[in-house]
Amino acid sequence: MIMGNDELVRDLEAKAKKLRLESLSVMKEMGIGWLGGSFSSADLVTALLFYKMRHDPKNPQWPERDRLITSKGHSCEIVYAALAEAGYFPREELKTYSHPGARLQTHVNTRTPGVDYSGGSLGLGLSFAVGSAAGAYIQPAEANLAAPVRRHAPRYRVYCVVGDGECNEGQVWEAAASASHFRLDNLTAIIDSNRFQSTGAVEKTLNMLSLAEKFRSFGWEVREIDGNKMGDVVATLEWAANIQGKPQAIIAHTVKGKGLPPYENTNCHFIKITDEMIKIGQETLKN
Ligand SMILES: Cc1ncc(C[n+]2csc(CCOP(=O)(O)OP(=O)(O)O)c2C)c(N)n1
Repeated sequence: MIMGNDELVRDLEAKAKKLRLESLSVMKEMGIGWLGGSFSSADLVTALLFYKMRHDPKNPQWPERDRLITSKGHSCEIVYAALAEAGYFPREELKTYSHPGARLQTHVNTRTPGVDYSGGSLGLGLSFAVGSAAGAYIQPAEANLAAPVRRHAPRYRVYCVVGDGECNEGQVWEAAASASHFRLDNLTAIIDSNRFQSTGAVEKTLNMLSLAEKFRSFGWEVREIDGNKMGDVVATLEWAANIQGKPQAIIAHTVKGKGLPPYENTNCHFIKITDEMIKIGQETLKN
């Protein structure tokens, strides 16, 4: 579809609202949900799956698909709403969220069509993304990790959504070092910097100071954006895809609970979902 930029952004904004509302009813299924982190990352997930990524819901295992690695794997409800909207599985299946044996578990899991990474334990997804991005430089027939990997254009791009609290984990920084060492320019890390983690403010729990400066010092190209402003998200994903020779980090400053005003900028991490919240959502998120 060819669209003007304004039209595209409006379209994606409307989609992000719809997906927030839908993910709220996904959470209602369990009675409790990862509201804050799902809603803060909603615009990022929407722009990735409905604008930037090359993927095919009819063929989830297409080897050349771009990968979405949700390292902050608890923020799964928004991912499920987006995957259903894209056509990976019937929307009806959203109602099975968190049920025993269901494909939609309370952290992203590869048994869900369209999910390439199983989350739960924080700090690991960027390492997984590094391996996946390196793999994109290897043709399947010569998959030998001991060999240098730069003889081909990458077969796909990898997008990894990481929490700012998650960046407390040391393994994130081992992954950051190796991504630039291996010049993985097909890897974009998007830090959902909503300033909270489960137990409180990130700054008070373990202050990492400037994530932008940290990623830069690890050899990444870095941009800081308003991660709830669709125009900025779209433009920055374009910027990232054009960088050569270095991985890119997008520090997306977001609002925890964005879209549900009484909860915005609070640590609405894993909270009970009430009928009242659905009512507010239906008001504030209608298109
Ligand atoms: C290794 C590990 N430690 C602790 C937890 C428990 N935990 C679940 S979510 C969360 C907070 C994560 O904060 P952040 O990455 O900022 O996510 P967001 O605020 O975007 O939801 C924590 C500590 C975990 N899942 N894994």
